[in-house]
Amino acid sequence: MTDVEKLIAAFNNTFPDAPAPRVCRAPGRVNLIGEHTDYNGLPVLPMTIDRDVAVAFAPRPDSTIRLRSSTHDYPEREFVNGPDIVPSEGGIWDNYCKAAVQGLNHHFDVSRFPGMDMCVAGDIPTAVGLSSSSALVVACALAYLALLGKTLESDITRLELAELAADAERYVGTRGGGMDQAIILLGDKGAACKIDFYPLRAERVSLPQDGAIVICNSLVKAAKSGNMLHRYNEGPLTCRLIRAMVEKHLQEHWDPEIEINCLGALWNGMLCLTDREAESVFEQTFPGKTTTLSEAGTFLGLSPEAIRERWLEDLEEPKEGFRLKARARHQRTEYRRVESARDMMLAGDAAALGELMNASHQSCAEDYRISCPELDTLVALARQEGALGARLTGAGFGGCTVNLVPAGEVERFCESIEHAYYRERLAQQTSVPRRDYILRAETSPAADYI
Ligand code: NG1
Repeated sequence: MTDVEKLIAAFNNTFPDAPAPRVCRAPGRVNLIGEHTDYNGLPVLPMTIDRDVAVAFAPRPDSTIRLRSSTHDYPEREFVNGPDIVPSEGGIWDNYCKAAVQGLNHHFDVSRFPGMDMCVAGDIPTAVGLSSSSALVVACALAYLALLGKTLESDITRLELAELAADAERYVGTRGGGMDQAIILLGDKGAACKIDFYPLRAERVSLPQDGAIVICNSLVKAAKSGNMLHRYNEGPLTCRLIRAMVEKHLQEHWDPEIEINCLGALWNGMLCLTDREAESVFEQTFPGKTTTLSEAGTFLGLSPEAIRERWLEDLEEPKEGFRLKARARHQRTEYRRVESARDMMLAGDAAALGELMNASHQSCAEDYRISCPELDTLVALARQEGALGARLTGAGFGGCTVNLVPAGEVERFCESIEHAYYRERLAQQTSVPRRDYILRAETSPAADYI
């Protein structure tokens, strides 16, 4: 966790003429189960971790927002606050601050745009699926909220701020759901949370006492910019097409009045489908392994161009067509696994939770295709070394695995994985500090002011 005294000293050094700063922090998160489901309004089960982003901030007399990294790891940035803040190029870190400021400006209908000096520190490994970017958005949002003279809870609730931050972060181009911002603002020390959407709500669920969470970094960076952003967005964009086709199927075969605003509405809305019913709807809607754009067009009575414009944006069509059937299956089975995981956690059944995590990895790898060889290797090693459950966590394509390890075995587990996975790989990557690649994660309090 960030050393606040050091952060304040860095702030004072960087901005010697600024008033005394206030400080806020936001933790990272690890998702235990429920991957790529949040953007369909389906539940997820993440927990906060004991790594965070902290921001020291103080008002300025003008409208400039100056952003500095306490350790100079990121370039100095500044921008003028105003009604329409233009995003910086993809991958530049001030976008996360701009996203938060713009989101709150719109929410509170701000007409006088204050400026601030901000110094940022943090210890969440970046671009590995532990939500360093959402933690930065939330920390910046808390700072700017205070600058506007607004108070968390009385002027905006945590639930509202979580929804606002999730919307705001789409400013950087991701089409993500709201899991990260929700757990960062609604999580707590001592428990994971099952998070549901539409309406957003969070239920505390304790980890089984005999299980510990260990996160292993595959060392494959998965920053959501450039090609990776594209690969991540493939999930949300194809699910939009799945939603439209399933809705059409239901209208033709069940009731012409049916509308589903997201895939989650199949289970959570008026329809309340059983797993069997959902399976059969998907089977009928997607009879083939793949669906070409032209097949989807015939099914929906729309031209391929219209489909692209409405749902797929610039997503390229794979030669063999989109794998909608397998993607829909992942949504259905992952939804069931999250619900069961919550039940198993409440029952304190670590072994059953572990099995669900293993099944989730298989579905992520085979049906959703978001794994990579390094993640698969780490997962296999973890199981070999006694993890009750091991799976990729976060957006995928690299990043981390999350492992449920018998509490008494953590030291031995970490040493074995260190030996089997990292020793050779890190011989070439000496710059990675050990605590960045294998970490025993504890829960931490939600984002707040210090
Ligand atoms: P990470 O792993 O932090 O990049 C992303 C999305 C989540 C969720 C997961 C996959 C953002 C900010 N985060 O998380 O909403 O969809 O992938 O489960 O888009």
